[in-house]
Amino acid sequence: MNASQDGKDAPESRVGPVPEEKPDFHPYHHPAAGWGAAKSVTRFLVGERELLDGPRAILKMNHENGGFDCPGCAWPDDRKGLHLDICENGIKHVAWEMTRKRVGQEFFAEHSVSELSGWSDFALEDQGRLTGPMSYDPETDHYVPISWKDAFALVGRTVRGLDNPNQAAFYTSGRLGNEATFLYQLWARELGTNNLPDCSNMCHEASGRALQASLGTGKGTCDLADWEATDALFIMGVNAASNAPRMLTALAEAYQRGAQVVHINPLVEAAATRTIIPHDFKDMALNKATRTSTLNLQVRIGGDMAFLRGIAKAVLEQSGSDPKALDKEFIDRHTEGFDAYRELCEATPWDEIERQSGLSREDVLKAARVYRDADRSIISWCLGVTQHEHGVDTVREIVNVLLLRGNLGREGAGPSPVRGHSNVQGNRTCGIDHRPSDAFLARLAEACDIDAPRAHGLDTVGTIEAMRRGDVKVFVGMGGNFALAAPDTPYTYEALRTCELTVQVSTKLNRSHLVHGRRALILPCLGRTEKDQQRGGLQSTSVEDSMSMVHLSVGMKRPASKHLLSEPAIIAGMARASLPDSGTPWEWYVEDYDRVRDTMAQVIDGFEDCNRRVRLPLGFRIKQPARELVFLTDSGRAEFSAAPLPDVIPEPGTLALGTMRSHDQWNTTIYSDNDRYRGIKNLRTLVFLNQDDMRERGIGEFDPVDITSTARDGSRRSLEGYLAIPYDIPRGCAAGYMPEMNVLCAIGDHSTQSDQPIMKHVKVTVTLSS
Ligand SMILES: Nc1nc2c(c(=O)[nH]1)N[C@H]1C(S)=C(S)[C@@H](COP(=O)(O)OP(=O)(O)OC[C@H]3O[C@@H](n4cnc5c(=O)[nH]c(N)nc54)[C@H](O)[C@@H]3O)O[C@H]1N2
Ligand SMILES: Nc1nc2c(c(=O)[nH]1)N[C@H]1C(S)=C(S)[C@@H](COP(=O)(O)OP(=O)(O)OC[C@H]3O[C@@H](n4cnc5c(=O)[nH]c(N)nc54)[C@H](O)[C@@H]3O)O[C@H]1N2
Ligand SMILES: [Mo]
Repeated sequence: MNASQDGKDAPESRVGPVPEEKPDFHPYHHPAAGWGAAKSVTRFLVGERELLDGPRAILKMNHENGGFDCPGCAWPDDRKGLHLDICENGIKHVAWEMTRKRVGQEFFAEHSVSELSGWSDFALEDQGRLTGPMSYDPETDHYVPISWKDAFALVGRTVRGLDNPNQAAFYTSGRLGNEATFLYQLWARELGTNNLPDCSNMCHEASGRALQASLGTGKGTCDLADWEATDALFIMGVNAASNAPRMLTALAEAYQRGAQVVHINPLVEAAATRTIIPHDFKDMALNKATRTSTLNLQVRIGGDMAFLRGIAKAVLEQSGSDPKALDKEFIDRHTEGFDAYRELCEATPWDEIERQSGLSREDVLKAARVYRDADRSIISWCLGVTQHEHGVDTVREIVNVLLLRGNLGREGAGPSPVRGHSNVQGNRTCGIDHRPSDAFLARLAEACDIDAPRAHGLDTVGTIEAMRRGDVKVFVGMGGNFALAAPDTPYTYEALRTCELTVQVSTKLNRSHLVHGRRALILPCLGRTEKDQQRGGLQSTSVEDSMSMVHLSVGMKRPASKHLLSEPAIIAGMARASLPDSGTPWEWYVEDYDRVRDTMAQVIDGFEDCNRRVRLPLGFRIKQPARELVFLTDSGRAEFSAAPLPDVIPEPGTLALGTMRSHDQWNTTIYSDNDRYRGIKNLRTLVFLNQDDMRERGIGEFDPVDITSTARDGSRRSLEGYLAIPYDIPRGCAAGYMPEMNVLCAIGDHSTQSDQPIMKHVKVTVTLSS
């Protein structure tokens, strides 16, 4: 295998654990969830030595009153509240945080940073929970203990020493609770910068921009009640069985109800087959599976927009003989730009739609019929749609299709993006935005008595480039694992290493602690499962799910160490040290998060009276104007877009590579080298290929191959010795795992529409390793 396997220098150290057995590939034929999941959970809890507390905590998860919000994903809690609404991957995620393993001072005394750099990412996190603040000592190349006071003073001194506040950047990973989020952005803006990059710059930036442009709101309009009422679900570009497993229940229930469930994905993922509903004990006992799909369409990578255009074209063609195919009244009353869109659809030839989508006209028409026959349709999507050059256009095309039949502002219909991190949507709501609106800044300035800076700040890619140039000198990471999650790994490493100070607020040891600035701090915080005791008593934080429901999360476990601080306390400490004369009552806010929420109620649309409403049994839903057919667009109507189809067909000899997650990982956190639903064991350094593409290149199953990407600027990046896996994937397409494959994603290759790194359409050649 390649250099990335021998475990020496970062970035070439391995990501997953060293497997004990040989790689194995046998396509998976069992239903998703069910006993396979139950077995995997048990094995995992044993490994984490959490068999005792784990199940007890899990029963506290996602409960309608009390308990903590599952940090596993942003799928909403079951409205009935009574279900054991949990999943294999949520349990793994929680147990990973609750582990009894610890990384104390002795650990850092024993291992230098250079030594740790050779460890796998799995091994780093597997050491357990961080227990106290640590500071990097360049003399010895070790992290050494530092007091919280000195740590804050170091941040304060360095930030105050900057020429201007735009030399600092404040990254957020989407787990951060709303109250900490609000304090964090307040700190940045009081300092005077909008440099607030976040993980959604890599995930749903395109969705936010598209929905804003089309509907005047950056979020989806559906909730679970809509999912329960719809006649047709279109699921695009999401691996739900692994990444939003609680969606499986919604899919199975839809199927049982007689609704149509159409999956659009180059791979037939496990969620597109059948499932055993995990909380249905009878089904579990009888091993009874329910289908979760009525139609699977394997688009080519990047082909979604052409597919959607085909649906629209078919509906428009049909409207000639069947006026009910279109909702003319809705279009006339609520939309703008229909004529231009219709002309564009008419002018797009079917053979172009077939070529660009990779689907036959017949297949597109099958889906169009489902859409035409359904009174109510929901289109849902995730990264398979967004991480493309034309992600914004594609999400706008989703809205176009919905508008044609008035699938908006009524029960069972609408756009429904599946968010990633459990509070990534709440982060945006609470001000994590490098392009904030003037209205938001004005309210913030007024309520908090600060001068909020108006110039837009840097996003994730912009921050990396600015660090690399030396323009950003202080990087603060509020959770996450920036070094590994961001594109172009070696470039990102260099950028972080150019900084004067890097600060990582984390629960576990990870790569971003080892790839650091001249000075570096690791500040360990409480996890979501843990009790957060402040002067005002036990605190709770609020979070917002994919469907705009805001509810409280209360930790119930004893903290992993008595030296941990909460995220709000850490932010307040850094803020006070860097703004000694600040009039913001930082310390007072931390005593009681209700006080933060009171200020949030003044600043954030939809948070009025939030302290009361968040304590209602299921919390509250932030109003979606578009749901009420109120469109905050320039025209005051829902806007059709009319973008030309992009050319997504790979040049001869090249393939379009999509980077994605395995079943046994949570972004950069790797649990094992297995990917159960795709039939993979003991292997992460692989590439899934179409059999004909393999044959053409003389590549056989498990043959080592070299993967070389070519960036827009012509530069090349390679991974060597990956193993080829023949897979049911359209010709011209390839797939493999993030974060390993970030090495192939050039820093300059981000979408001109959203600035999102193009992580699902990397142009590569694959050849037998020499
Ligand atoms: N257990 C677990 N849960 C998670 C995460 C995790 O890592 N582990 N991550 C969380 C985060 S932050 C996020 S953003 C979400 C991510 O959730 P997903 O979007 O499911 O993430 P990926 O693994 O990137 O999978 C992308 C899917 O898109 C498909 N795809 C690739 N290219 C295309 C394309 O061009 N068109 C279409 N239609 N499909 C395509 C792939 O086959 C795959 O099924 O999950 C969240 N939940
Ligand atoms: N090639 C490629 N790259 C991608 C993607 C892709 O599909 N392909 N997906 C992108 C996407 S969608 C995302 S969201 C990013 C993910 O980017 P990030 O959000 O930056 O990364 P994570 O792996 O989720 O972060 C894991 C770390 O978070 C810390 N952590 C866990 N819980 C807590 C907590 O409660 N508080 C704090 N402070 N820290 C905590 C732990 O230390 C852990 O090591 O990756 C992106 N990168
Ligand atoms: Mo994400």
